[in-house]
Amino acid sequence: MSYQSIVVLTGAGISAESGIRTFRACDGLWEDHHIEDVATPDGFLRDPERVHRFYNARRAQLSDSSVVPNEAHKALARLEKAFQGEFLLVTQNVDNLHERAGSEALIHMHGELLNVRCTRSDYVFEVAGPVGHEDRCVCCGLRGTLRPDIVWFGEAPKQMNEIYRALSQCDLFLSIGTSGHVYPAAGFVEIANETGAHSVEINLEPSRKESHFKAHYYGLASEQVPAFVD
Ligand code: BV8
Repeated sequence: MSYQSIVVLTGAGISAESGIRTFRACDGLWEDHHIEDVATPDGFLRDPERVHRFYNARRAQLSDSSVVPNEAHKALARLEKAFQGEFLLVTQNVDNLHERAGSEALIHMHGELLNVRCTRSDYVFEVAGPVGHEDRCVCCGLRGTLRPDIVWFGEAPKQMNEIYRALSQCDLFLSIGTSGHVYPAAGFVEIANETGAHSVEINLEPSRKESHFKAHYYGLASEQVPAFVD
């Protein structure tokens, strides 16, 4: 079948083989951090330095030479370049591996590790190294105004109008490496199904939303995604 419009959703599982920790595995990030302490606005208000440390450690991992896009990231970049129709890649991930693999039509719905935001002006700017609560903001020169430009629990994900529009027009919805725990991303498959799209799950194991998908391919993303794309 030839498709006219593809939406791809990725989660932490697509970056696992690049050495980036997922969230809900036995060695996941949520095993040694409480979500409410490091991924909520209240957690940031309570202890901003703890939150900055959590994201500084994950940001530092991105500059580790061993952390590079894997075959799954590269296959999605190939798909985008070869596909003649509408293509959108929506990622829940905050790493930069999709960009580094060559993906361009990309939305980071949960934000990006390499960006920080001024809480006074909402000005967003790139950082490479660690950020602290006492750092001066480049836009207002004040201390204590910087936060990771990450979407925390209870906050609105980014560019949702664009995402909903793409979902309402797609005829192929491909979900890769996500456990289907977190909304609104976990609900995208239902929207795609209502649109009449063919919905495909590629994951290490069945996700929470497994029954909503019309096709399933289980195994390592670095193997399953190239096999599906090529
Ligand atoms: C929102 C920060 C409204 C970034 C994250 C009560 C109060 C308030 C809100 C809620 C509430 N109840 C429910 C909600 C909604 C809430 C939510 O869903 N809570 C859950 C826990 C019940 N959601 C929100 O608050 C969201 N905002 O709803 O605002 C709104 C809605 C619409 C429009 C406007 C406004 C905000 C959610 C974002 C939260 N931020 N993180 C960061 O620190 O990274 S979420 C966090 O989970 C990450 O972003 C991550 O991407 C995301 C999802 O996790 P996964 O990517 O799926 O990772 P996981 O480890 O779980 O799974 C990995 C999968 O990969 C596994 O299945 C594994 O088998 C597989 N895998 C592993 N290795 C491989 C592999 N697959 C293939 N190959 C491999 N090698």
